[in-house]
Amino acid sequence: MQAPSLTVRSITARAVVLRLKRPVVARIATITDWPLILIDLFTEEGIVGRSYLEPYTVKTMRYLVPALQDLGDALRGRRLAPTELYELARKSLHFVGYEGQSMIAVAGLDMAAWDALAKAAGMPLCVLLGGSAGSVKAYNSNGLWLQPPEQLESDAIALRNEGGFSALKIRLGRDRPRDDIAAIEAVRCAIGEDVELMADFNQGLNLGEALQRCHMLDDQGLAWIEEPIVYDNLDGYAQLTAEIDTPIQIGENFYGPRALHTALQAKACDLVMPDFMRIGGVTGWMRAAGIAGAWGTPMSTHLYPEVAAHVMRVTETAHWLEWQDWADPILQKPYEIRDGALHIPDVPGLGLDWNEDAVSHYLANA
Ligand code: SMN
Ligand code: MG
Repeated sequence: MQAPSLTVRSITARAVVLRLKRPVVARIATITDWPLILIDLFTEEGIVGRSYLEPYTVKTMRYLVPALQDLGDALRGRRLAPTELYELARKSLHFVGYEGQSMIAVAGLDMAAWDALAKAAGMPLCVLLGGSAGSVKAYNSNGLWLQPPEQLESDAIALRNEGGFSALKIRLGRDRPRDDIAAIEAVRCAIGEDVELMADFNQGLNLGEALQRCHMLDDQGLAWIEEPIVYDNLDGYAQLTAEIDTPIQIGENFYGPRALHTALQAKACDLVMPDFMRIGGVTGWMRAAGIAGAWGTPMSTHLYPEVAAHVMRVTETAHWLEWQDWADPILQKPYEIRDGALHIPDVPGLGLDWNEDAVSHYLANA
């Protein structure tokens, strides 16, 4: 059999802004409108690779959309070999630095390139990567923001029932620590002790506060405490990890696999959860997964549930997939969530096809 060979023709990147059903209310930001950049990577052979980016703020799309188009221009005529495109794209941006927006643009390209390659091979991405299509256990991360306890109770039940979930994530960082405890108790009262509860401070505390508040939470039976302090304070994280019994989770702000390596060497966490736009798409994830595997560190995903499902099927220390349905309004066929797991459809690639009517409706100027 001949290996599929594709040639990059162009990239289009379109900005859309969706309205969140349950707005993000976190210690460091409130987000009601959710920006997405829809990426189509066209090949000379007619196959189109698709991915999206979720850059949190609508204005960021003004820089990322042209960056993606520039990458498309720079790579025109190249063979679509994702790891080679990744290296070329990274090197083309090294004068402005490898992290931040540079990495985000490369990650968007990378995920679309892997989708195209799997489509050309006629297999789901997880099969191309050496695994099999199936289910991936997930926690529901759609809600439980900094809301009053009575609202949390009804939301917790609704969130659990959205897909038979056995795990949910709550956000913490209310002004008074005891209000966080009351929020956890309200959720537990609604859904019982059998549902696992992850907790996320969204980098909202300084180290002194974090030490005090994590000690207070240490007997709450939380599955993990996520990002209590600013993401790059690895010394602070090492102290927290050493002192606190509950596992410390970080990683959504690792820019590239080397950042994961550095954090593990610094003993800055018990668990890792890279984000696809920051770790470097599928290529960055696979490299990071090798490092986490060598350390034996459980690895969860952040956002991008569709890509996440595929790579988790081949991740040595796969732990939890973070599920959000935030991109669903512009997808033709959202993935099925059932029995607390995301189910990978048996279609070539990632199966991300845009609902063009919805895209026209939500299209934004970027
Ligand atoms: C998060 C994700 C998306 C928006 C705000 C906060 C959060 C998470 O850090 O881990 O889900
Ligand atoms: Mg988080």
